[in-house]
Formats: sequence, structure tokens, C-alpha cells
Amino acid sequence: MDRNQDGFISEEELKDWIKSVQKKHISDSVEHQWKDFDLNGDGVISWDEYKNVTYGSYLEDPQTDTEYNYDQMMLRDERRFRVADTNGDLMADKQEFSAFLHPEDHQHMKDIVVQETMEDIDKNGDGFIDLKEYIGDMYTSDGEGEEPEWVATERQQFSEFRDKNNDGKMDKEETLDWILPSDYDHAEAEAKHLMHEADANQDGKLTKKEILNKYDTFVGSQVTNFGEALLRHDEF
Ligand SMILES: [Ca+2]
Ligand SMILES: [Ca+2]
Ligand SMILES: [Ca+2]
Ligand SMILES: [Ca+2]
Repeated sequence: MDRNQDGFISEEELKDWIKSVQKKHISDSVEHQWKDFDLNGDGVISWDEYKNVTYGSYLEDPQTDTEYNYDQMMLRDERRFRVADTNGDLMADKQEFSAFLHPEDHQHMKDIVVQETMEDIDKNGDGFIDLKEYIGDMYTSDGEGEEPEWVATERQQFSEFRDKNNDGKMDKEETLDWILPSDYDHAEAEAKHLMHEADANQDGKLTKKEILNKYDTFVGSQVTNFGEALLRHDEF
């Protein structure tokens, strides 16, 4: 973690560390799932392999009375697979499969992430997310009692921040800004948060002692395995 070995962790080092942990987490998850899908072991996952592993039992015996619409899900997966498959051979190498599984981290997957999100929330299918659909995605009124306060806050968020051009609905661009804001760096925000929590003497850098004093905060960090890695490998 302490890249320049000066015995302190700066915010920049913290951020880089968080990024590398996230990257590792993603590549571990791809690695972990790889064997399950690459049935013939040829080092690539074809769309057919993915389809058979994921939907094989449904394809053998199509049940239509389940709560899931598997045909729909399959079409959606195939569409995403094709976008992730940048060379268009309908086979995913590790990088392509990583884009398929974790599209939010890949520039060329942004459109499909937005499209999928909009399809989920845009109930009337007009290609926009209006206030009712936006709220409906996170809250269903039970018809009695008052609306919780956070719902009111979300309504306000919608008109103040989400619906930037104030036409009462979110288009593709506004949806993109909402789910994948370009000016928001997750690792940076997390680094700032951890620094703020742990930097007891406020000199802008962390000692090992300061980190261990706030061990719970680091373990509880959204960054997977952060605290664990810290303790186990003594990676300071
Ligand atoms: Ca294969
Ligand atoms: Ca490919
Ligand atoms: Ca709509
Ligand atoms: Ca709008």
C-alpha cells in the first residue's frame, strides 16, 4: 500500500490501493467463474457455452409458469454478450467475459448498461423514466400511511439533479449521469472517506497505527477484502 515506502499512507496511495483491490476482486470473480462456463476447455467462452450453462435446464424443459421470463433474460444476455464481444466472433476471452460480467467498468458497455436500466424502470415503454417510474423502482406505496421521508427526498433529487433539462423525465443521457456519473470516482470517494475517518492527527496521511485504530471502518469499507487483506498479508 505504501508505494513510496515513507511509512505513511497518503490519500493517493489509498486510492491506488482501493483501485487495485477492486481490479483484483473482478479478475478473481472472472477467474472463479471461468471453469464453469468454458465447458470444452478451449480457453474461450462461446455464447452457446454460456447459454447452456445458464439456461440449459430451462432449454431442455421450458417452463413458462415461473416468475422469471427466461426467454427475455436470454435475449438480454445475448445482446450484452454481443456488445462485450468486441471482435464479434461470439466467443468471449477473459477480457470480453469480464466486460460481460462487470459492464459498469468498461467504457464500451455504458450504453448497454443504460439500456438495461431503462428497460427495467421504464414501465410504460416510452423510452424515458418519469418521476412515477423513478420512484416506483425503489418504493411501492401500500396505500395507507404517509410516504417515508426518503421518498420525498428522492422526488426532490429527481427534479433537482436527475432531470437536468426539466422536462419531467430522464432520457438516456440523464440516466447515464445517474447510474454511472462521469465525475464520480468511487475509489477516490472511498479513499477520502477512509482518510477522514482514520487520520487522527489530520496531517493528510495515515500511519499503520491510525489504520489499525479504525480497523472496523476499514473492514466495513465497501471495498471488498480491504481490511482482511490488510491484516492477513500485512500489506501496509
Ligand atoms: Ca470454450
Ligand atoms: Ca470475442
Ligand atoms: Ca416511461
Ligand atoms: Ca429530462
